[in-house]
Amino acid sequence: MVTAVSVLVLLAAGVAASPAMADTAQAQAQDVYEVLGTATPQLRTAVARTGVDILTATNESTTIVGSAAQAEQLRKLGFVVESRGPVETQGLPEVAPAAITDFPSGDEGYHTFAEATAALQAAQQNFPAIAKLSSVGQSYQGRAMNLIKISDNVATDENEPEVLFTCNMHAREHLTTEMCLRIVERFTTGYATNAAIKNMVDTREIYLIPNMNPDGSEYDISGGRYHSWRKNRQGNGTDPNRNWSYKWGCCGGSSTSPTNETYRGPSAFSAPETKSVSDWVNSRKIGGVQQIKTHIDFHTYSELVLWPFGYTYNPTAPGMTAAEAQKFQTLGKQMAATNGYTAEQSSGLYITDGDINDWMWGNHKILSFCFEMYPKGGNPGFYPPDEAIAPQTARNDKAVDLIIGAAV
Ligand code: LU0
Ligand code: CA
Ligand code: CA
Ligand code: CA
Ligand code: ZN
Repeated sequence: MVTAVSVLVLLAAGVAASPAMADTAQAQAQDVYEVLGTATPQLRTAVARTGVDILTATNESTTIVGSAAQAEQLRKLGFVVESRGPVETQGLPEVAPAAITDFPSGDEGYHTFAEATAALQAAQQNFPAIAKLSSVGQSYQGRAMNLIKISDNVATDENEPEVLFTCNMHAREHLTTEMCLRIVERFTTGYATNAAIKNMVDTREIYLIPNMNPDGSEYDISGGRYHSWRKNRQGNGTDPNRNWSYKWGCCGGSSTSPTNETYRGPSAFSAPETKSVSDWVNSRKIGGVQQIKTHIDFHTYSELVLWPFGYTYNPTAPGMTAAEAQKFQTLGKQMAATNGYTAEQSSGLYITDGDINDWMWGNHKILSFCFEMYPKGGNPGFYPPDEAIAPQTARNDKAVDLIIGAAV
């Protein structure tokens, strides 16, 4: 990313801002590298700790975006690191950020923030008895943190188990916004004709936050091209999935450096987006009882079903008994059997601290999963063509039904 500060520095030095700069926080050349032999979560965590941007991680290799210096650092750690060339956005002209009308050419089937908001308003308008739109607060740049509730007698807070779906916490993971919108669409338009859907809507209160990071996702599609942007838009950006308060910054699963892709922020809930969502979840604890029972936070990509804790490799820990870990595993595997994803504890990928799932479980005992959606590997990475939206969101219909059924 060409930051305001770096532009000023460049202008002061009489240098034009280079169009070859990638949209990463560091104003250095960024290449894609394949780090070979990352066979264990410990090795993948070691890669993550160098501060590179991890695109995908498997037992065979971990694909990253980083600088030549970071590649060298990894080699010094003993990894075989192969260059895969420049990131796709490099070399393209830096277009002045224009008003966003839609996704880059060919991908218009994705919803911009305005289009997503319009879809939620339409759901409320067309199904006022079962859909109610509100907001939990505002993003850093002042966009509404939209919240939609779907249930019978929607205006009344009934004594029904509550389920939460959150999407698009990471800016460039646009397929996840479409996932939330599909759930809204399916449970509203299906209500009148589909008995199973009617039953779920009548017996549960289903909440969705389709845009957890609206500033980031709008930035990511600005100027008619993609920017590979992950974080929010506060300063150099905070990684919203390292900013939750449960064991925030505890365990080397996030960075203290503002330019790092996993920057955790100066304090837990320093990001207005995580603050407002967590305040709202806290408000669902009524008479000492948390109403939300189950939760999926959708990400891309790798085709995984992940559960807490992320901060430790241990399956059990204070706040996670063997029986509870078993419950996560059983439901996680059951859901994964319906969509063909791989199910594992979150730290089986790499260590994270301050993520949403650890907080949901650690603080509220909400059965909270992370789904890493399509694709499995680096191609097409974060930017599947819009033709992938329908099949890849429908792929999770059964898992969605299972997590709703698990809210008791
Ligand atoms: O936040 C992340 O690093 C997630 C995975 C964790 C929830 C375990 N991966 S992502 O950033 O590539 N979506
Ligand atoms: Ca569109
Ligand atoms: Ca109801
Ligand atoms: Ca209720
Ligand atoms: Zn993500």
